Amino acid sequence: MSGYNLEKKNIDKTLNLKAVKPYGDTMNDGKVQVSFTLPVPYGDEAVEAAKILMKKMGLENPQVVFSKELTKGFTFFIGYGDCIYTVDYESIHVPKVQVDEMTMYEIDQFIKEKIGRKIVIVGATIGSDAHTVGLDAILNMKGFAGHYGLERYEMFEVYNMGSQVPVEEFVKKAIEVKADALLVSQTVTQKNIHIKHLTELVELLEAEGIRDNVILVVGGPRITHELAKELGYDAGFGPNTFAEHVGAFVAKELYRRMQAK
Ligand code: B12
Repeated sequence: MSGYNLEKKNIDKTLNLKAVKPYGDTMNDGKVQVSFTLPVPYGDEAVEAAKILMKKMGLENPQVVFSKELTKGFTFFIGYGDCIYTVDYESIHVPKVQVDEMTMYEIDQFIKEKIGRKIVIVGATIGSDAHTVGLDAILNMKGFAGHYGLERYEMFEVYNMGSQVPVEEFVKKAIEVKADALLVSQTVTQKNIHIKHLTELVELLEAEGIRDNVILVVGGPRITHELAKELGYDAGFGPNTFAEHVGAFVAKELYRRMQAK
């Protein structure tokens, strides 16, 4: 059992990590807050509909504490209820990218010593996705939340192509600059558009015969390492990623591949 679990158990003897429930006021009370919109007119019937729905979601004692007409025929709700379900926390295993904690200086030093040249990176938000903030957080000189982006590193040569880059252009650039790693960002997941974009890229890299020549990384707010692997990527990074996580992964992975040759 991890230190975290031991500490928690000592605080509250009623905590059962095999059957964890949401917590509001007292342990195991199951209290949750939900918010949602129904396409029905504002009024008592709307509130009743929301409560019935909350019961069906597994919330006992459903209460609607706020409701408001958004526009004609649409009502927004905030509700509370007691969740009847539990989760076995101890059985959970989340696949994650294995990265060593390294600083920018340690990563640069590692690349100098072990790779002996700059690592070339091409990054883009591909397809129709217009979101750039996440990609820039990883790549831009000034970085994000006090963490410099990869452009700031001495040993990375970075080409940031921006957003809405067609996969053909992205792959063309990768070939032109002899990229070691491709960093793709995807934010919009409506109608699984990210899956389409990400699959198109892998297929094109395979068709060009260069899939195995590059380290292929995807990131975004709804990207998991598990999904990335399923789609044929080497790694997937989600929220709270910083440049040093990606930098360390790419540097170590490139070194591993060089040694395997
Ligand atoms: C800013 C923003 C915009 C801006 C984008 C400006 C820009 N230059 O990027 C504008 C106004 C253009 C915009 C447009 C749209 N948006 Co918008 N937008 C947002 C917003 C408010 C913030 C996103 C953001 O910048 N986050 C901050 C960054 C730092 O976080 P991040 O992206 O998660 O990045 C981190 C990690 O994910 C990871 N990461 C990200 N990329 C990468 C890449 C690599 C390689 C790695 C390693 C890591 C990594 O590292 C980053 C740092 O830790 C979100 C809502 C929200 N609060 O999140 C909606 C949101 C993303 N947008 C949304 C939508 C729907 C749209 C539109 C489709 C709206 C419309 N109907 O027109 C359009 C999209 C148009 C298009 N063709 O893509 C939805 C997406 C829903 C979904 N599940 O698909 C959201 C969630 C809003 C919502 N609640 O509905 N948007």
